[in-house]
Parts: sequence; C-alpha cells; structure tokens
Amino acid sequence: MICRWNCSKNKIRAVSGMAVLSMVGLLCGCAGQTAMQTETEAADGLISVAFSEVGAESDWRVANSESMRTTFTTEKGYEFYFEDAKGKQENQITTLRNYILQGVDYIVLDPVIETGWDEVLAEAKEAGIPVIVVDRMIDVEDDSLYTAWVGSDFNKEGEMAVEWLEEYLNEQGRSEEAITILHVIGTQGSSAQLGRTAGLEEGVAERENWEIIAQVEGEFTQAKAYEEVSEILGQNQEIDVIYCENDDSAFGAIQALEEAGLTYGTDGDVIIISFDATEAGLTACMEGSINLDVECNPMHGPRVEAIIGQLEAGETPEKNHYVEEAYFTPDMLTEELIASRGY
Ligand code: GYE
Repeated sequence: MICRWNCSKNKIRAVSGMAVLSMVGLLCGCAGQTAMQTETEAADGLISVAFSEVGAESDWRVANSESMRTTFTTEKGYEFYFEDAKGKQENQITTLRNYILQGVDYIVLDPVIETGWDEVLAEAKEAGIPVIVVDRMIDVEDDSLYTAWVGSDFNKEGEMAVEWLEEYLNEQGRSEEAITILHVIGTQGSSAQLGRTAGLEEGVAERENWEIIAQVEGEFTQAKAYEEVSEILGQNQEIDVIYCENDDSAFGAIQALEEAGLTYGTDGDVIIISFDATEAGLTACMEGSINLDVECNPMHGPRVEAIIGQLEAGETPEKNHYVEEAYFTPDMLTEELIASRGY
C-alpha cells in the first residue's frame, strides 16, 4: 500500500486534487485538513517527474543525479521523485511499479543494464505514463515502450579511444611493436560497458600486433578495479596499456600500479586510457597520470527537461538523441577549462 500523503516520496499526482481532498476529508475527519488541502493545492500545478537512477557508483553518476535534481525543482514547476537502485535492476523494476501506481506524469529511467525491461515498460504504457530513457539504453522488442532516449554514443567513445591509441603509438615509433592491453570492464550488460568494450575489441581484432591479455571486472568503481588490477599485476605480465571503462576504475588501476611500483601516464611505462572526463579524471589527465580521457557528459537534466517540454507542448521529441562528445589529452587541458565544465 502506498502512503499517499504526509510522505513526500509517495505523494500522488494522477488522482485529481478533488479526489485527494475528499479522501483526506473522509479519513481525517477534517482535523488538519487545511494544511493538507494547501499542500495538495500547491502540488496541483506541478509536473511530477519520477527518476530511477542506477546508483552512486562513480563521480559521473553523482554528477548525473545532481544534474537531475537541480533541473527538476519545485521553483520551476516540478515535483521530483528520486530512487537510487544501488546497481540492481530488480530495484529499478520495483521503483518503476511504484511510480506507475502513484500515477506520476513522467518516468525517467537510467537503466542499469539494457535487457529485461519489456514487461514493466508495457505496464507504464498501459497506464499512459511516458517513459524517457536517459544515459544507458534499453533493448526492447517494441520501441513504442519508451518515448525518447538521450545519452552518449558509447561505441563511438570506444572507437575514439582506439584511434587515439593508434596515433599515439605511431608518434612514439611503436606502430610495429607488440602491444599488450589490460581491459578493465564496467558493469556487465550496461550500454556504457557494451559500447566501450565493442570499440576496443573491434580495434584489437583489426590490429595484428595488439592483444588483450586480460579482461577484468572493474564494475565502474575504484575499489573493484584496484582489487582486480592488483591481482593481474601480481602475475608479472608485461602490460603496455590499461583500458579502463571509466575514471573511477582508472583511479583503481593507478592505485594498483603505484603499489606495484610501476610507472604510468605520460612519463611512465603503462598508457592509461579512461572514460568520463570528470573533474577528477581530467585533473589526473592534465597532470599526466591519465594519457587519454574520453568525454562522457552526465549533465542530462536539462536534456530530459527539454524532452518533457516538447511533450507538454504536444510535440513529438526525437526518438534517440546522441550527445556530442570529444576527448582530452594532457596538452589540451588547463585548470580553467576543467573548472568550467561543471562536473
Ligand atoms: O561512464 C560510469 C558510470 O552510464 C555513462 O556509468 C554511464 C557510466 C559512466 O558509473 O562512470
């Protein structure tokens, strides 16, 4: 049973103000009705946006949640609901079902993984609630189960990294050398992992002298990447490149290299490739610890707001919208530039 008042998380919006007021009147015998009445009336003009977030695994994720929170404010006419799934799809499914029961105006979903959404999204569709997918993608049979998606081209991010590596090795006169790569994989089955992994694997398949010597699961966190990379380093294999699928896992890899007494970055032996380009990642890149940081922009709040704006105006938003992204190397970075990016 959902708490329908006095419980800000579960305030309902689909039930009309009148219906809520009469229920309140019936159940409360009028005591305190004025306060509740005021709250309900105030909420009436608001658009309810209910967000299911992946978790809080990385700096990128924290910036993403913040972007959503600061976009959908009461001052701007929104009632914002937020649930952190702690990296578990089953939590997201429960959250989505609660949002459907509450009858929110819009559901925004950042899916942990791509598959397994057909059933719950069919329920949202049945309830007439538009679902906007953000950041990671979903893989559903029927595209009408979501209204729009906005996020990054993760395959392209991986391809950019591979092209950069090829050029970098050329510049160093190492284009013919055997190159060994340690691959630190992000959350299995997430779009960010699938795209960045595909970019690397295809790049390696096309280059005879490149080899992925190990693939370990970093889960997009520093702690897991540190653990896994430490284990590989303990096997004393020759490693030329560590391809980390986000900044947090790059920090875990760096921590492991430090501990093993190995050098890395622009002045060291191991080339570090990372993704996200968060403030911490770019600072490490500017200082030469990370050789390449591929941009992945987490500031999706305003993009989702623009989609909702179109829907409110009766327009049809573009179905899939890719955000333009670039990459950074140390020579491209200054403190001012990093500070100006906002994450
Ligand atoms: O790269 C990583 C995060 O889905 C793009 O998830 C996002 C990824 C991001 O945890 O840091």
